[in-house]
Amino acid sequence: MRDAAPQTVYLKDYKPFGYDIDSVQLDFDLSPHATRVKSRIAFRPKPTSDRRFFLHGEQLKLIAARIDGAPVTPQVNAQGLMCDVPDGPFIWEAEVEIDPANNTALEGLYMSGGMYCTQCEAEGFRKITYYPDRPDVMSVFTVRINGPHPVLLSNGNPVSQADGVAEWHDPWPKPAYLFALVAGDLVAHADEFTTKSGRKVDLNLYVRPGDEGKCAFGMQALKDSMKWDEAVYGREYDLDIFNIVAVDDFNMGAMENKGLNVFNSSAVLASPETSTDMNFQRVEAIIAHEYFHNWTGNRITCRDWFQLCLKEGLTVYRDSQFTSDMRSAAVKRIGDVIDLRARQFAEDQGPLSHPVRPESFQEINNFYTATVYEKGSEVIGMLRRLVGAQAYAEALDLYFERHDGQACTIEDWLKVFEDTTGRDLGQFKRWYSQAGTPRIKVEDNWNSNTYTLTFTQHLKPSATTPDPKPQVIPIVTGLLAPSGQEVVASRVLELTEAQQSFTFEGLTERPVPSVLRGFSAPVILENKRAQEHAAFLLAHDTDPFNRWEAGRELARDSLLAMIRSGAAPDLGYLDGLAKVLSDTTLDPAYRALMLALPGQTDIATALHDVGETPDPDAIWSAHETMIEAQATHFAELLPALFAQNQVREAYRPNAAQSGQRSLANAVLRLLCLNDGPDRAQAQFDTADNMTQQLAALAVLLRANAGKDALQSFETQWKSDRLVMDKWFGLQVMQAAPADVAETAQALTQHPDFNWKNPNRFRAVFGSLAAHHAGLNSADGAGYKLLADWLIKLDPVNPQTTARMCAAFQTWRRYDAERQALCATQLDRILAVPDLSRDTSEMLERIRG
Ligand code: 0A1
Ligand code: ZN
Repeated sequence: MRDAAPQTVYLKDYKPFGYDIDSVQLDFDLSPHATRVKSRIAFRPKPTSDRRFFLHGEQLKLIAARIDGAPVTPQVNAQGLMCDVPDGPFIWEAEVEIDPANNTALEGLYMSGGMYCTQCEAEGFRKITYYPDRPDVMSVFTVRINGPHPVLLSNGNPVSQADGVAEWHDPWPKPAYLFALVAGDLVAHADEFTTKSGRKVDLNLYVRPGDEGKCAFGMQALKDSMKWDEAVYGREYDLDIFNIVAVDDFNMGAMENKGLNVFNSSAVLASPETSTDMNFQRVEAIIAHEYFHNWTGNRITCRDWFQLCLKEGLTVYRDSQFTSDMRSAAVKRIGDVIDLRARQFAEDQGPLSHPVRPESFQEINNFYTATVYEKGSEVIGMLRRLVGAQAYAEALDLYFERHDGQACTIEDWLKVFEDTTGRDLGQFKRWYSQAGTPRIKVEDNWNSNTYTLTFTQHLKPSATTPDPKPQVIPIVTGLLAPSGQEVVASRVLELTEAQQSFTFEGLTERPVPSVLRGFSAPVILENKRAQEHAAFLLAHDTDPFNRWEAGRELARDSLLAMIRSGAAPDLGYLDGLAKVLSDTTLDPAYRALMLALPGQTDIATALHDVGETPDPDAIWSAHETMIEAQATHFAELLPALFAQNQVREAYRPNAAQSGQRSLANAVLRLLCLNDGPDRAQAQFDTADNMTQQLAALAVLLRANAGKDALQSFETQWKSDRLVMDKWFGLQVMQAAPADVAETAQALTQHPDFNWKNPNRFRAVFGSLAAHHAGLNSADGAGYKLLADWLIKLDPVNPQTTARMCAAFQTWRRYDAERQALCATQLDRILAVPDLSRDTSEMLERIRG
């Protein structure tokens, strides 16, 4: 049996469990501090079993255990129990007592605002009862719930519902991490959906009384997702009922429990008055994500947690396809790449770098990362690009047919593609095993009407990948004539060697290349190209992603020059951008993305990348100067742009209206610099939706003219917890660097700062972590405040604490003084007695 010291688990040590489970019966007698859980589990030894019967169990009070009806006394420790068992099949029964009201870690069975709910992924079921809590043990569950609550829910279909007792049966075998139970005084927003083969499915979105008005959008997103999965992947829903529950205290976004999705209320509740366009988009995407897990995650699950990307990478890929279909594909792609670079590239370039399929971990909760999720999705996008849409669809059909009901591996996944296409994916598999972001250099050559592009790929050796090998990299490329006309349409260049050339014949003039269109692979393009090249692509590229990328590159290079040598903002960039902004044939959402500058962390990364030490204050100032330059340079354009993008119809969170609002609100900030805050104040005063109200408040705060608005916002929204999260967060986000820590500190004194609620904690400290110049302020106040609160939160909620530690992952790139200040704080946290396994693993990796 394992001892209490943190142990590293290795992929290579995988061993199947020695028993099958024919059925599981669970009985819950709910009580806040003394919930009784009775389990009755039918075990059948496999022929290969070594008869070592170990069940996971943590923080459980064992009341009684029986095998085939006879009492037994297992050996119990902090991780679980061991017991002698018969040679043949047997019935295991146990009764345990748990304390959901004191479960602040929000893992297992816990309470949130008077309701009971569960979170079992990854290893939370072991805090509910003794069980082989591993994803490759799948069984059919029947659950009886006893409790004085009007709503009693579990997975599957309802068997019986009476006052205070409910029984549920889930016919689909599942691993324990997909178990869920909810009990409370909730109200349902009900609807229904008929699947394409005619099954009528009851849909319910359960919320706290008072939140009924925030359900309609999530419900529509669910129905859209159900329809989309039928149309695009041929996947139908497979139970008579699909329930979603909104919970205020939740560590993540949402959870795909079979037939009973549990959502962070911020990821499902939405109304025009209280939610921004971004909130609506997030709700739609997360509803889709969790729903799509029903097939990619639940019907086909993971053999072990090293295979997490099997369900997550694929499901993120599917939800991004869904969003692209529902909204604008170009805008979605650009947003995803911004996010990928900010979160995944940062992870890959620092001490937390790991492969999409890690090979070891101490705490699996620390591996729900941008690498597993977002890079995992990029890998699937590349696979689809390489084999083509048709073969991808065939491979997916085969995947569902071959592996339905199984717990699978990445090898199983790749094999269906190999069997469908006849391709050898041995080299492709390196995307799953090698950590780090490949860097690509491009050179071109023009010689008697033959144009040659030569690519070199390089992956920096790292602890997990000491000896990197070349990967297969699909580089979508098109060529433009100097006139701006496209002469070679997009094609996939398959880079497989460390260095490789591709030739284009029959051209009459030297073309301008547009490479890595649509960001066809998660790599860093290192080519130092001439500024005219980027300016040309900004004006002419037919690929919307690369056109945006060209603008971004100009902005970045100008900011870098400003930081390095005090150069003025680049007029070429500003002129090019002015043309794009006034091009009304372009989607306003796209133009808003064009106007946005690369984030300050991205600029720090760019400097660090070439061996320079980023100065957060200098980066902040360059950003401010550039925004002022935009305001001045576009002064003539802005009023009309603002007016043209006012939405006249009733608020709808669709792509068209959201795009207009995002452009108008970006312009509002610039107008405020030119003309003062009146326009923003007017928008704040008259807004009938949160997007407009919050954007105006942000502009006012930035202009130091937001005091009254802040107060009236609080008065208006003090009883709405999701809106108040915005109020807390915005003040930190909009603070000047020197005031960030003080602002955050002051907010922690506010009576509504409920730090045990992860959303509220993240509102303040997630915003601090995201404020580049504020977190990295030269006096170390940002590091210290964050450390104080992580120390406070760790014993209460290790998972959220550990996730927030990622804020420190870039600490080594700054100057010696900042490094010393940060190291002091890291060491202070590490010295805390009984630091959780989650947090100590993260900090040990970060501290190095
Ligand atoms: N599977 C969920 C993510 C998730 C993971 C862990 C959680 O609790 C610790 C909660 C949710 C998803 O991908 O949406
Ligand atoms: Zn997921």
